[in-house]
Amino acid sequence: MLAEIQTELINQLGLDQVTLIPLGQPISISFYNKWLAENYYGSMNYLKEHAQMKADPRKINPDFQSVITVTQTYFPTVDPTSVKLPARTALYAQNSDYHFWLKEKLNQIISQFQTKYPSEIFSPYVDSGPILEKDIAYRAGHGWFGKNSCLIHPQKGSLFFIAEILTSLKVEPLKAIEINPLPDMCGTCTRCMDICPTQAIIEPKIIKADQCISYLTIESKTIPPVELRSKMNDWFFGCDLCQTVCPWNEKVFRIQKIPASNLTSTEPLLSQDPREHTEMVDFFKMILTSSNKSLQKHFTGTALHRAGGFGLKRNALVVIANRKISELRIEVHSLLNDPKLSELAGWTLENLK
Ligand code: B12
Repeated sequence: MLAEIQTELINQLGLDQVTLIPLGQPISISFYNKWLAENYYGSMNYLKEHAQMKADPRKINPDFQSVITVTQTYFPTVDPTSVKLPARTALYAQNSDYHFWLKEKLNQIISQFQTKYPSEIFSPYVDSGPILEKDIAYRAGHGWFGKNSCLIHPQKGSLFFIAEILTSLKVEPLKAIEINPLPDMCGTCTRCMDICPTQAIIEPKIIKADQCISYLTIESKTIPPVELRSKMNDWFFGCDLCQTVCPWNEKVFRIQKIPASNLTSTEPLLSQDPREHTEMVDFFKMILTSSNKSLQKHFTGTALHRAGGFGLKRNALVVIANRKISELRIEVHSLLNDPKLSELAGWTLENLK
């Protein structure tokens, strides 16, 4: 991509990296297929359905020739709409839902390209499409696959989103510069594997998703297995431990003077401030006593919307048990008749004794 367009987009849209590469072949598709065959995907059946398109994005549209891949750091965020949630939530989710605002940025890039190349096709993707996003970003030199499977960049760490525009535009007219994937710089470090409370990183770069706290609190449609519940600790939505403990993010925290102790704590984050405790209790009370429909409405536009009313109540019950929030015994008790949550509510009450 012409360096001027790249710099212009980065400056205009506040993106971190923007690179145009030929669509090519994914490097890591064999690992993807092996992972599916091992049944590590839990109930995320869509990942199986995406396999053929991920192997060859031309199955989505045979005219695609190239991809503009972008990364956007999400922590520390300067987004004024940041939501301060009173329960422990993954950093990426303490913000308005990136699926919307990042796609909006892609659309702005598209409109600039479309003016210059009116007959070409440009399709934006953020997370949910059948695209092997980390593989594309890896081939564009935006990071290496860490042992936690996240893409890590030596200066930016891994707390960034990935998104892309697939296009019929050929790279050649834009005189693409030679791009090489970054070398793997994890070395002998195993901090991410060691800290994972549920041992979900079963081998370097291999996540058993149905054991990952992020899956259990966001994607799963069922209650977590009893042997994992106490290990989920006070994580209400997602988990960051395998990233915040990473030396490459620590380096970013140090440069930006961000105190990291809370970010890497494997203990419940207990606030010394009684007001914060009350806020958390009120928050969980609201979750347990609202209808699923009104919770969906309440969290529209935030990442938490993804878990739905059932998921948020489930997550609250696990945290209430693990943090022994006995003030909420009555609200937990009232879920004993809930057809999907009654067993978990019973377990929570046991833990409040
Ligand atoms: C399904 C999914 C999940 C699942 C499964 C996790 C996973 N690692 O796959 C769950 C719900 C658990 C999850 C959790 C999270 N996710 Co997620 N997730 C996805 C999604 C939709 C698909 C990923 C996928 O294809 N998984 C299938 C498996 C097989 O892939 P994989 O584990 O990455 O394995 C690859 C590598 O290990 C590699 N590999 C293995 N061995 C080797 C060897 C060599 C030599 C090489 C080169 C490669 C290689 O090959 C595999 C295939 O590419 C992508 C978006 C997208 N469309 O791509 C976002 C995505 C990966 N998630 C993202 C984020 C932010 C998260 C969380 C941090 C959120 C949170 N805080 O809770 C956690 C991180 C957990 C973790 N350690 O992975 C970002 C990652 C950004 C980054 N910097 O890497 C993505 C790209 C979304 C986005 N658009 O920004 N996620």
